[in-house]
Amino acid sequence: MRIFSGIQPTGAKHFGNYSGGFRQYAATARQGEGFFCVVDLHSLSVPYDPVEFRNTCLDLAAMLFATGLDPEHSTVFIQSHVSAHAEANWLLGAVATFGELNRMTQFKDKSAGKESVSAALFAYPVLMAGDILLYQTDVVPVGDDQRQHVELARNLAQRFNARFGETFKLPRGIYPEEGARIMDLQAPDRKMSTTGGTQLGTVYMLDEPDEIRRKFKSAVTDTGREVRRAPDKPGISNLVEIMAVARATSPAEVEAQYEGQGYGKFKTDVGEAVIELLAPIKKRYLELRGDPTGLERLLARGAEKARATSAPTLHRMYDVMGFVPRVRD
Ligand code: AQP
Repeated sequence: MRIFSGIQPTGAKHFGNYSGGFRQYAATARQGEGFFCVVDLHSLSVPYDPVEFRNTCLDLAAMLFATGLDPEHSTVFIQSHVSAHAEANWLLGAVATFGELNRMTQFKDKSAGKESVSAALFAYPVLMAGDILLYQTDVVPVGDDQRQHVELARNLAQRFNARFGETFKLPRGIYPEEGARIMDLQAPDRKMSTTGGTQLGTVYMLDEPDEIRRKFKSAVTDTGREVRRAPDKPGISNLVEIMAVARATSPAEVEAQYEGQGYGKFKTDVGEAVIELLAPIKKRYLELRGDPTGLERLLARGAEKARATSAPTLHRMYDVMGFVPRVRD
């Protein structure tokens, strides 16, 4: 089974990224041949700092290994090191329509109220489709917020295959049973997010333990006392999911364990469980980050494998689309 997923090097990564992203990558990678990509080209879709960019990309690569990807088993690389991604993006632009891109809810959310919106933000789901399709991917482990983009990748693959001839495998998104959409601790009606979240409601992977305690202590809860998931209890429901992810158990088990115990102790315990989960990850991350040459070597090896794996699909795309073949002199 071929697995592909990408993650953006935009700012510090948070517990939502762990739950919908990192955690799933490590779990799925064991079931097949995994390709995991720091999608640096995607980051150009929102304003970013070129001085910081290089570091942010390496930080994220280190976090992918620290959260459990084994470089001996999975291919981890930087998107811009494999030029097939930029090329596939342009070629797939032939079958993507303005109308469908305009329907992407993430574009609507991220562009709302902005005076200037980059063309890259609008077109980025096409780049993402190419990322996935280039590897003849079977499954794409992602969080719930990427559902629409994975669906678009499938639609573009189908349209391309129908118009030019069988080229792509149809990928399938896989979403975690719990923790597919971790919400902001201060505003549980919106997802925990790098750009759209509150500072106090976003738990970062590298937060200090005291910072994590403070964030969980001040997490918004709901009326009542019972620790259980319910539509009218978005704050507690979110904390139950976070606890289930942190302790690698089920939300039902969390509810059973905290029956009749009230919110106070529960909030403290969720904070401690998250601290316990993140401590060894942070230790491993700092080791990897302390050896930039070693990290860059792993990424170079990943890029080489990714180039070799994606090349046949890219060539097939050019071929079936009728381009003049390149002749070596
Ligand atoms: N709140 C979330 N709950 C569960 N999964 C989430 N993901 C993101 N937020 C949540 C999943 O994390 C993976 C990487 O996402 P990304 O590359 O979009 O990273 P990001 O830009 O840091 O994610 P944000 O914070 O969601 O970004 P913005 O600020 O763009 O809104 C994906 O699998 C995603 O589903």
